[in-house]
Amino acid sequence: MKIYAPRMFLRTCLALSALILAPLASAATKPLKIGFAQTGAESAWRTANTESMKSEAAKRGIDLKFADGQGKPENQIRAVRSFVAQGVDVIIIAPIETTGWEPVLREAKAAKIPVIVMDRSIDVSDESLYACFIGSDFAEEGRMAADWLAKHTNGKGRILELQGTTGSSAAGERKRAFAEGIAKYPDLKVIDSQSGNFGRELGKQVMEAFLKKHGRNFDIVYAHNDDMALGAIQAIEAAGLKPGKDVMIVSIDAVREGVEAVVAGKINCTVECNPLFGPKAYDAAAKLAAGQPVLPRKQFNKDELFDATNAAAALPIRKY
Ligand code: GZL
Repeated sequence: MKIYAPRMFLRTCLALSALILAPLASAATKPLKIGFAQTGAESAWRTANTESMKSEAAKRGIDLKFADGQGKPENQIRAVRSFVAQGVDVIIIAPIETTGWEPVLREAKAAKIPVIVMDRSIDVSDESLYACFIGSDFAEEGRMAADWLAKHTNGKGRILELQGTTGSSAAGERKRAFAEGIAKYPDLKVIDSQSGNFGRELGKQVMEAFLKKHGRNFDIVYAHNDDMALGAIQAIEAAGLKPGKDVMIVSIDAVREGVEAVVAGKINCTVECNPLFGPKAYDAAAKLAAGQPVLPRKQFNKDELFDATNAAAALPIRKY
């Protein structure tokens, strides 16, 4: 009688290993499911940020659940709650405002879904409610703007400030650090400050109101982002003034149109705030999904500044 043991044995081993490896293989190839609660579409910076998050997800085969907060914190909270219900692997938030996050983050923690805070920061009493922060150092950006201004005005000038979204860490930090940066120059002071909510149209309207209220009794505009600076430029030109010459303009973001305005001499300086978070955010998400920690827990992008000395050379290689 021929013994078929080895062949039979081999077949059994193969069948068993297929049974054991199949779920592992599918787990390895199952796409990462990520819920991303974006702030909205308030600026060119945000558009570039969304594009980076969507295109990088597509490149990596990530199953991205994208929620546009439309500028309303309650929409973001609702989106995170739905991500928890969907059982995503990782949640990413770009928080419109710093407060109001604890309850829904507790729900995500209870569901064992790690949360990445990206771009703007949040104020929570329990830092374990999120796994890591990836963003920009807004205080450094405010300091860089203040230092540049002090240097280029010999520490003298009346400043009108266009603030970003009230309650956002970006606006709060840029305002605070800028004020600290000019504090040592008694003749360089903010004479008025109002929110344009990081938007171009509102930035223009606030500038129109400033022009009505202050006439020509000001020298400088400090805008928390390029979109508001570009809106203010429209109002300044409509008032028959030359932006960048009659009125010095300092801004933040360095989006393409902002750097172009520097080259055109309408914005005097814009401090970069890089929006291209996709690769970094998904590297962190992949680690968290695999149960690994992300270290350092708080990661900040490096920013540089553009003015008449370097904007033209930088423009062709800008990625946003
Ligand atoms: C900064 C980001 C800000 C940008 C604005 O990281 O949160 O929000 O400066 C954007 O342009 O609207």
